[in-house]
Amino acid sequence: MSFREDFLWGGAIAANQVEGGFREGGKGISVADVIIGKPKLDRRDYSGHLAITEADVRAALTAPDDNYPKRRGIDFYHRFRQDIALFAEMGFRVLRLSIAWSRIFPRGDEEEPNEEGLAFYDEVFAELKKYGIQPMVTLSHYEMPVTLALEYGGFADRRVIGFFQRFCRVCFKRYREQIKLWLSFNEIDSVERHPFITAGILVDRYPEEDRLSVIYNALHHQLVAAACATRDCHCLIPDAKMGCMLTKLTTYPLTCAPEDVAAAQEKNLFNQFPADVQMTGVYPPLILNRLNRMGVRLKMTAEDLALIKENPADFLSFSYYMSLCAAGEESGKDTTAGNTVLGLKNPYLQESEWGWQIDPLGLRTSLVELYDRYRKPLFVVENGIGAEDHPEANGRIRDDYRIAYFASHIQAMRQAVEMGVDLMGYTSWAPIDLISAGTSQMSKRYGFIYVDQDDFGGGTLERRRKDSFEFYRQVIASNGEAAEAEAERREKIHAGV
Ligand code: BGP
Repeated sequence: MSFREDFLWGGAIAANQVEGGFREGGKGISVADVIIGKPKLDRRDYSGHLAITEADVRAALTAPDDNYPKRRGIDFYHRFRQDIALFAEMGFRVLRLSIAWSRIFPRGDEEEPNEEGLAFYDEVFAELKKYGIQPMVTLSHYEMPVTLALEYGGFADRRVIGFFQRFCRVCFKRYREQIKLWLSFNEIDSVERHPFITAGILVDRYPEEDRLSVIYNALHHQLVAAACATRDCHCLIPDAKMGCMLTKLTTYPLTCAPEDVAAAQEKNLFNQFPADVQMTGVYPPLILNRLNRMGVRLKMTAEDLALIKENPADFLSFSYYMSLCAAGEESGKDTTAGNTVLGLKNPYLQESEWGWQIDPLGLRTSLVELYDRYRKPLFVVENGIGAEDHPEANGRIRDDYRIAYFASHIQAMRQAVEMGVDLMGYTSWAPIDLISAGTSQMSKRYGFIYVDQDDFGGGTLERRRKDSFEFYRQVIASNGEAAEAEAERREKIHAGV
């Protein structure tokens, strides 16, 4: 058994990391636009998101654009036709992208949408249609209008549910013919890791002892908002599907010591609970108990819980990049970085240049675990390796490490399908180099397509095919078989056969 005939192969990008066009089309400022670039940072330093203060945000509003890499992106705003043509050349059947909320509602709380913003996405979707590429739209990918953060406190304020609902309904009505696959919140579980870009929360506004309650009430509001989005999507576009989206932070016990197993279990349960709520329609009792023990006071109404219960997601999508380890006693143990988290190092795994541990089998076990848990279709909507690429004098980019990463992960994914996992598709993160979400660097590259731009915004923005471009083209053309063959070839070399 292999991938189904209509398997959706493609790639995933987010508006705030690619578009640029910051001062065009009536766009407002988003939370991503106020994250300062720190090109020389320690690669485990996510403080740009974790420690952002109200003063940082206010300073950013009048600061020069140059210091804020997400304002420039990779100029997809002007070059989307060229980029989509390259995606089509690789044979994409789907492109996952987000609609920047701040292009449609520049402040977030307006009554009427910005027509110019809507028209931009009309053009993008028309271009995709030309090539038969189906768009899959994320409604919120770390890009809330900053006004909602500054004037309302982001999703900590219930009124923001209504603003988000208005934005979603405008998108559903406008794009009902073009978009049949939607995702509500990107990595909804990330609110505690980076409250500002996920939910517009400026933690320095609250006394220390209230912060967790603010954060988890905001998450609750997002879960209610996601349920409203699912309900409205089904009502306005009956043949569309709404997925939820999880950062799958697979955590292993560092050893088989029962204390380590218990520590890993705690982390996994906690990582997955927002998906549990969206897939099953109820909060897991163990999580409510744990939040309570953490001192979190949730303000949930009976109507909230009914809405969540009546509107579960149609499918689960998730990002998977790496795995981590946990132990009962972690002090003094080697740590490494993950997707905006730190964890313990796994002695059996290699890691990327950014310290993310490379674990293809972890993708298979994650798929199996998630399918067994929810028994609804799954979609891998982000997977890839961030690496520095070094173009040769003739312009060629030999990114063998990227080919190795994708071959082994796609092979693992195929094994999960063989075991019976219902998998709708796979969108690599990110088919074209873009600005990193976690570090705002350009030099952390994920693409099959190289973009000539450095961390300071210098460069021609020229697009070039890397070696992995042809590899991924073959993977799609062979419905995954080319990845399998490549992974097997590498295994043989490794085993000295
Ligand atoms: C996910 C985000 C993406 C993305 C990716 C890689 O968490 O949804 O937006 O960029 O991770 O992370 P980074 O860009 O920090 O390497």
